[in-house]
Amino acid sequence: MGAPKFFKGVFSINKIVSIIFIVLVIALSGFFLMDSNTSTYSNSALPPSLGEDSVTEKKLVIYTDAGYSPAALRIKKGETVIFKNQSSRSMWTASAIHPSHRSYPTTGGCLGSTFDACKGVQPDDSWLFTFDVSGSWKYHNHLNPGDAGTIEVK
Ligand SMILES: [Cu+2]
Repeated sequence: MGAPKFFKGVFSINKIVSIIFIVLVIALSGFFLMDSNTSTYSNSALPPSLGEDSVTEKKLVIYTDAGYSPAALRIKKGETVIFKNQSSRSMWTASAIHPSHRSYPTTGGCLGSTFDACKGVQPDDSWLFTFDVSGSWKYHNHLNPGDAGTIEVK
């Protein structure tokens, strides 16, 4: 007689309903916690991968047989531009004005300024330059001066 009474006490309808309710609440809160964790993860994971890499700090100019592309590139002060040679000839990127290369106002380099690759960069190779001076800087391929472009540094 003691066992049925105990059974009835533990598994009354009210208790079953409240147990189901508690299980549902735990399951639902678990689902929402997972969901918010997932969105927090993706929110914190995306911006650094966008920010640290090529998008804000390094810009790309591609040199082909048709010339530099984009011909005009706008960057922020302190950013580095990658000049990638995808043409069939050598690419000697240097500041205007050919042949003195003195437009970019930093002394040094091999002719008139530090904005000067000082050599022909072979096809499939790249040359990088960091622009620390604001202004509109024209440049050209010293080995084929008709190919020119502009870097606008803000
Ligand atoms: Cu030149």
